Amino acid sequence: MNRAALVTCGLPYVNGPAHIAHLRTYVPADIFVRLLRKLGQEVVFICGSDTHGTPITVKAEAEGVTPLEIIKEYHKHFLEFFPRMGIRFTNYGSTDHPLNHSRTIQIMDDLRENGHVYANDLKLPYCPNCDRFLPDRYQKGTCPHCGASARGDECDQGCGRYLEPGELIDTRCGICSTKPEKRETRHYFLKLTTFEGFLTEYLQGLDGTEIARNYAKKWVEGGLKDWNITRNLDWGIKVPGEPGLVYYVWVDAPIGYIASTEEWAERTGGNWKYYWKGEGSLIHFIGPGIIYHHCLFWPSMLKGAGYNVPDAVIASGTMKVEGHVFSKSRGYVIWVEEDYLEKGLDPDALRYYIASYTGHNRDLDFAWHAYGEKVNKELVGTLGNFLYRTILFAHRNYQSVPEGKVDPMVMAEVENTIEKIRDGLDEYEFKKIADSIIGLAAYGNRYLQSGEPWKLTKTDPEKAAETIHNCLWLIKALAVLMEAIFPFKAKEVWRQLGTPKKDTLMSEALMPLDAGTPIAKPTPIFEQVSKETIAELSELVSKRIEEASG
Ligand code: B3M
Ligand code: ZN
Repeated sequence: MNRAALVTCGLPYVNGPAHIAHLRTYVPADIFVRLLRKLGQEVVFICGSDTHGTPITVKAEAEGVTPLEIIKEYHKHFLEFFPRMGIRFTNYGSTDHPLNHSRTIQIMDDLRENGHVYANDLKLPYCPNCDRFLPDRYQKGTCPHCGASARGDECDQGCGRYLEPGELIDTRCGICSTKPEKRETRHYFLKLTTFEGFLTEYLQGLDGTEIARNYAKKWVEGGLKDWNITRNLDWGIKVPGEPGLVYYVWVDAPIGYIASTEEWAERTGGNWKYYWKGEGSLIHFIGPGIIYHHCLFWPSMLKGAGYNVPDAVIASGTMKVEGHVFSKSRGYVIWVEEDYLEKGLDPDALRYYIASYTGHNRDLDFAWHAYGEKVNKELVGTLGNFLYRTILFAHRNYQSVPEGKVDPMVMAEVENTIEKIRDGLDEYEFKKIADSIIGLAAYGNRYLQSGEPWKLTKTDPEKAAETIHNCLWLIKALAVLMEAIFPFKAKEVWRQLGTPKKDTLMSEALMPLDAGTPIAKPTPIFEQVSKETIAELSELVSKRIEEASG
């Protein structure tokens, strides 16, 4: 894991504000990147706005504005939102950036030249009433695989399968419900079928979470079809020489990872080719719905055009809200800015909830009562309690860090925690990382409790000072280790220790403490969430669900 790494997160469609399911990708990825850097690895962390495709045009039409207005509004939203959650990209780009237009044209030309792309005339649904073709989300109908209601690009309410244009049955216009006629139109295809051998071998060695690998293998085993890479739309990256035709959003969106790296390179003099054509390693964090695109389409495109292929795809399990599958339309959603940050709630506590709730492969349920319990028990009761009690005791009795030697048992405990964090990183298990940090604080509480320094200040002042020295040393280690999950709170812990720092290396956790550093009166690092607040917040979700169903 020592080659410099490029880490990406799935690009949010900029057709609405950030919600809790977004965080399921961005928070673990940010934790991962912060920890790699702590271990001394060089990382470029890339994301950007996904600005094309029918998710954008449908939204723009519904609001009576242009796609450009929509993407401007929400691009700005995401740009400002991520830092508020402590998520720090090296570059946050946009798929509408000129660099993405030119990179997409370039890659598609290369694929064509290498014989991987061909044209074919198709008969596709056309709405005579709206006077247009019905790509993707402009079309509703029935999934040919499972019979559920679905839209043109995806069986979004049933089996979740990716759907090719023309596959949906009993189609209707998604806007006016007219039964469409079929019209002939020229499209382009990527010969996915010729990549079958490559993909089978590639998936064998692909690192990341098991769900990514396993789903992708199953699809390849089930047989692949060539992939339609164009759409009858005006909005998007225009196919040269083909009026009314743009590249499918799933062509230019992942290429946006490259373009965003190029933006970074242009801005800082960095070397984007090192990651995309050279020695660097390539790691994608994604949600569970887009494994197909990242493990089949994307590596084939990259391979066919002569670029590096991803080393790891880290797909998460699904997101739930109050026990139900996340759904904006059904009201099972938490809007992170409106429902959380603007209520004055702590971004680090939400990062912790997401990291610690469950394994990265599993379903993560966001429920307000569980949130309240976690914050009050684990953050206030265990971590915050240890920090506050120790620092307050040090302030009252010594006003500074007392002299002392680090107890080998305490040292071993920190070493052990670092080991668990490394394991968590290797296994992409962020819960292991979060739990080990709380575990270290719990150990600190036991150490303080059994040392009883409050009884010893008169009878054995040296022993009392030694105990507090050890507890403060543990807090320094915690400040280092906490930073990946709790970037805001870690800063506050360093401040309370009298040594403001950030972006420390992991090795700093094992360094000695400076005796004599002044310790001011602390304030509690984490705040209790009241039953009333939790009730109010739960009520808000219930109302939203009710309104959505009525
Ligand atoms: N914009 C969002 C999604 O389908 C989509 C991701 C693109 S990643 C290249 O989850
Ligand atoms: Zn289906």
